[in-house]
Amino acid sequence: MTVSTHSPAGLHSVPTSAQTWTVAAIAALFDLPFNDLLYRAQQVHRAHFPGAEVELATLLSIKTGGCPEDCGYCPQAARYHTGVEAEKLLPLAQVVAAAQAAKHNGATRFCMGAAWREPKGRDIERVQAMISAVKAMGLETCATLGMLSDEQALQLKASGLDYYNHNLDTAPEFYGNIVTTRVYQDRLDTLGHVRRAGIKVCCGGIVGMGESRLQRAGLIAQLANLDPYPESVPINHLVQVPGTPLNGTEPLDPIEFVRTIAVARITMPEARVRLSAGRREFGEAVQVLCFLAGANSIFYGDKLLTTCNPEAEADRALLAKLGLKTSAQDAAASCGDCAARSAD
Ligand code: SAM
Ligand code: DTB
Ligand code: SF4
Repeated sequence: MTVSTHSPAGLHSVPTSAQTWTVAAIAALFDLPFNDLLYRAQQVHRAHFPGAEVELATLLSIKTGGCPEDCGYCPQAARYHTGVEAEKLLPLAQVVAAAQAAKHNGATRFCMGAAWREPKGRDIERVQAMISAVKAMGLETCATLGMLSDEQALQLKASGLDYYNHNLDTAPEFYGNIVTTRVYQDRLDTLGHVRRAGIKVCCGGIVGMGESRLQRAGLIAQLANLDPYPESVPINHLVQVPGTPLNGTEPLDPIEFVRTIAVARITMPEARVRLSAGRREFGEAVQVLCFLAGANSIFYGDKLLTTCNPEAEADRALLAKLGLKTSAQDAAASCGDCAARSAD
């Protein structure tokens, strides 16, 4: 189905339901006057998430640094001198303690990240133990470990993995400017293995890497046209790290970042759109616009993988100021309902 949207910029025909999105249709959304775009994103958001609660996902770097890949944004690539030291895979007890702290602080999802091109056999077994332990605490589990084979995806599923994060990062035609040690199809292949194993897909990208608006539209088209589109869509703003090739890139105008969130919301109506890396640099006002544009998930905790995130305390204060409920409050409320019903 397509609808026409009148705007001072002219008549736009843009699709509104699950279907193939052309890059041109997505670029037309990006080109809408800002208020029209936000209004549309709000309509889609409220139709699909009437409670409007924000999901809190906490990240832990379970294997930091020393990565053989050359992703131009990444402080963990061994070849760049960023001050990030290579470490071994964390012991299980340390991961369990971090997950307990995350749960105590109100997170409902725990995401374990490893600076690998791909995991080796022994790595998978150790990560499987982490996943089972975190799952047993009642948290949703997510992992991001690099490329996976079909079999590795099945192993992770068997240990209780709910989500696998594997980002497409940018438009296919810009990918080679950012990474040369793998190709776009490698990413798509892993996403296929994850989907076939029955694990939910968390897949997004990074903006502010010097790409054009059309290329941002190209990234969103890739994500929205995955069949089905990802359950979680992290939209990262490049965190510039001295020593990485992308350090010094002209930062993206924050309004353009908000537009990207809105376009992700409209094209992937039921996805959790996660306002991801870069939040700290944006400050409160831009984050508020992102929530208005349909973001309904954040990384929650003082650290992302190696860089800083807003402090948890500040996030709680911001959400409270906005009257936004969190996923943990929602879960607690529904437990309360059950208890009340069973007492009747
Ligand atoms: N090594 C695995 C991989 O590349 O899939 C998993 C970890 S990797 C650090 C996870 C994601 O973090 C990347 O795909 C990228 O989207 C994001 N990321 C890494 N460095 C970033 C930065 N400086 N700014 C924003 N996002 C970043
Ligand atoms: C995602 O899309 N963003 C997160 C998570 N998935 C793994 C990672 C952001 C990393 C930012 C740079 C760092 O802290 O090293
Ligand atoms: Fe390695 Fe992942 Fe960083 Fe690329 S993004 S250098 S694969 S840790």
